[in-house]
Amino acid sequence: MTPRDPDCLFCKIVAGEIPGDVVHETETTLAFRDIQPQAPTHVLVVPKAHHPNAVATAQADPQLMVDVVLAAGQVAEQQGLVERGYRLVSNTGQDAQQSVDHLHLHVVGGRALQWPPG
Ligand code: IU
Repeated sequence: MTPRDPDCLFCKIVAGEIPGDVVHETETTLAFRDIQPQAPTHVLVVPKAHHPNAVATAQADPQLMVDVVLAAGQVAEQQGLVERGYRLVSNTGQDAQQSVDHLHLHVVGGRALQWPPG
């Protein structure tokens, strides 16, 4: 059975209990637009199963982490980001300002991005 946290916002979006602007779906992943986009394209790719962050996902289910990265690549392609490039970001923990403890890869692009991040 797919691990799920009943209090998790992204688990609720995966379950269809809260609406999300879904742009891509696979058997194991869901991708939806960020409600506070930081660039012309800002999509979050999540595993349908609840895992708190990228490392925890890779430890618990390595193939699932691969699925999430491959889905992010498909989103980048679908959104027309591949030619000029894009950023994949996964914030982990307090100092990185992770606000939802369910792994999400931010797919950010559509403009020239700054480096380093804040
Ligand atoms: P973070 O890496 O945990 O900080 O990213 C969480 C993202 O989830 C952040 O960019 C929010 O804008 C986004 N988000 C969302 O898309 N939908 C929501 O209902 C909520 C947060 I709450």
